[in-house]
Amino acid sequence: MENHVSQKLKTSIEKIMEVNFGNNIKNGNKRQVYEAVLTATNEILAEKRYEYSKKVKEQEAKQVYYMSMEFLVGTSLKNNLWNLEAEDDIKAFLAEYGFDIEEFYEMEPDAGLGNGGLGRLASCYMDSMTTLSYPITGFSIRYEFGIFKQVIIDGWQNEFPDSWIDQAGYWLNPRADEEIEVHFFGNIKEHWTDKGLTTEHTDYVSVMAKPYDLFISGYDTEAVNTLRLWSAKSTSGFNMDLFSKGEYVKSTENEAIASSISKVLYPADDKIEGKSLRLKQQYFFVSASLQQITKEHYKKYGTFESFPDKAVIHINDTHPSLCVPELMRILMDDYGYVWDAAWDITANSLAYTNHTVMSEALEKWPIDLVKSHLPRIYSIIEEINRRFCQFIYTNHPELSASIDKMAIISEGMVKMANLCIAGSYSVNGVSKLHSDILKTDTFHNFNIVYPDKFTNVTNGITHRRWLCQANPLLSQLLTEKIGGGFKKSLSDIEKFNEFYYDEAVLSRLREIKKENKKRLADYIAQKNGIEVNCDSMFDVQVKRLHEYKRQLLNVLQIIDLYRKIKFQGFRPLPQTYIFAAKASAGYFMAKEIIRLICAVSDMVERDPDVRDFLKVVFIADYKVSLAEIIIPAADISEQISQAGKEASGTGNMKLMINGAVTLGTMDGANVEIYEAVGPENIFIFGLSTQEVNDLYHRGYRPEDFYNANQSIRDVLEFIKSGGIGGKNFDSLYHYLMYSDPYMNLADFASYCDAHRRVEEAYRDEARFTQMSLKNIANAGIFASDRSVTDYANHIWHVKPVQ
Ligand code: GPQ
Repeated sequence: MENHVSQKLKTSIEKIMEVNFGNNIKNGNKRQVYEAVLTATNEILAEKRYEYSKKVKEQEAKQVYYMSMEFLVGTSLKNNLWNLEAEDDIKAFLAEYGFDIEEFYEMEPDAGLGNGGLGRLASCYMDSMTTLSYPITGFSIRYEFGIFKQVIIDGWQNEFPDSWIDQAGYWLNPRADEEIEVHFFGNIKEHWTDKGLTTEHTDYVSVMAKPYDLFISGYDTEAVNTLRLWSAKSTSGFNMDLFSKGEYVKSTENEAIASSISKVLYPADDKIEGKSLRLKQQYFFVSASLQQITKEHYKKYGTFESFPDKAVIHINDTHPSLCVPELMRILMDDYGYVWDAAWDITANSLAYTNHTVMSEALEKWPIDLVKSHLPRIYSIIEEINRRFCQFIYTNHPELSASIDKMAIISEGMVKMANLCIAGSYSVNGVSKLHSDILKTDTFHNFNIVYPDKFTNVTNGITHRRWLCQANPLLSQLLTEKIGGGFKKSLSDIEKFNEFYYDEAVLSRLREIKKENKKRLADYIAQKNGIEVNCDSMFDVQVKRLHEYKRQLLNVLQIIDLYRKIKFQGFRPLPQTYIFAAKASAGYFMAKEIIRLICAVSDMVERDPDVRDFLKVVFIADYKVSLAEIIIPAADISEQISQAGKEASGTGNMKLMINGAVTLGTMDGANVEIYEAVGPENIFIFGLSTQEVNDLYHRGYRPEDFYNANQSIRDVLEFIKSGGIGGKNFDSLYHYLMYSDPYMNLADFASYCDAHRRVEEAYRDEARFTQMSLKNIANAGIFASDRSVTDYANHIWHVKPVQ
């Protein structure tokens, strides 16, 4: 039976074809019908949104405002049709006119408004909150260019701009009626009024923030939420005087400076970018969002006493940390609150998630930069800092010696994590291990001062995208065996454990994996020109390229394997190593590692002695839509970061739920995967966090491992001697021999040994499929539905609006 939404969609598609193109579907071209389908789907969401937001208002429900510099949305058409349960109907409808919906899916570019895990997590949370009918609004920037397109030329990563709006702008609903002005630079003046000492921000430069709303659909729900993306433009258009004088370029300069704020996403992941433009981006979206939120609240309630009961503002990592002083500024300067009252409201409305312990990613800004760009904000931060330090001296004299580390302003810098901790009522990490490290190590002193603030919410993923849509065959099998309830409530997937001994199910699982491998093999053949063997074991490492994630360790093992096949007659199980990763544009070492992977791929491919056993493929331009093809095809999930460094990981969860078995260190959420599947269904290797720390403190010397291990020596000397296709990798050789900050060499032996265990397990087809089944069936706790429920109940204190 066709649902009512499908019926509406069809009528609307027909109508749009007429009105927009003076055409009909039968005679329409692909581009026209594509546009009609997206526009019609957006309209349905807009209507649902209207109804839902009415209810939220009527019930005066508490709302979540999720502030994030990144939302890695990916594509939306398939997700929206699937969520509306209209996918099959629309597919059939289009097919009647000779259109293949898959081609439309391929036409839609990813909205790549994020770098990696942090941004994708934000999008998964929007999906889950909506599916569970919680009111949430996401706030970010409408980057004209998302994460760059990666093109590999001769092994070297090149970046090209990603302009996505032309083809995906149908989802962006402009709201010119809600533009907001944001102020930069200028001076501050203090003067006495009848309200006491007041501060005025003068001579500022204004930038207009124009909102675009992207509607977020949920599955089996009345709710539709919005992701509000701000676009920057100048307040005054262009300079008519200069234009009249023929100074055309100069006349548009102001507009160019303003719009540069929302021009492009910074492509650095897990690393700070201390640039003026980045600070402007942060303040721009924070200020526009908070001005809007407070304005709406005040209009409704006429006071901010109730603000913490009606709103919670979530700070996704420190990138939106200026929420703390900006909310203070608005309450004091715009609404006349005195400091203490404003602080009470602010510190009870903000919650902060930390996503990394890597020191180079803990944001800090030079005082001068903040002071010149945001003088009023800086003066507020100074006062927050003064009071905070005073508080520590008075209440925790034992921490006086640590004040430099804890202060919000010290060593010439403004420390954003410290600001977030002082200004939020909740601070959480993103896996059990990570949250423990925050308490015992990174923010140890803060945990003494505010023991109740620190908590954990383990990350999760939306299985609707990552399982149901990306792996329809597996989703179908699950539906047959355990019913469709898991789509709404992933804890149901646990019932799949019952089929552990069911030969028919195990064999279906193998067939499904094979089909998914074929789909990926086709993609690889087309893009890389490499034929991969779908009977070989697919070993997958897909994620951002970062030293701490140790793609290099993976390559070292592959080179060792290559040498053993080539020179020692070793005959391993046929295996295909699949890599995909973007490196941040200025990150030399990361780009060298990509070059090494590509060189090893070439070397293996050219070698008739080896290529039947071993393939290495680097797939360019990793992004959400590509992940949806790679992940369901994986047999092995490589999660091999140095213990203590990966806050959580979420790719590990996506791979697990698609039946890949993890080969990993005891890091991030791998620890919880281990607990969920049991030691016999995962391959663990390497130093623990404690062992890493001990070795570090004893003094790590990579040469010791080099000297003690013949394979390491062989591999490193092979690299140095130009063994990899005659190419020069001296930089990597020296890096490993004399620095190796993430201890690749220390874990090498244990990693190689784990690989042999993997092979052995994979040879036993029945046993390996059982391992795979255990991973699928025990992935329930990694649903982002579970994560957001944790946030809703324990941090945000919000309820669904039905
Ligand atoms: N993460 Cl700080 C990012 O993707 N970008 C960042 O800038 C920071 C963290 C990741 C982190 O590395 C992963 O371990 C997490 O799983 C992910 O955030 C989501 O929490």
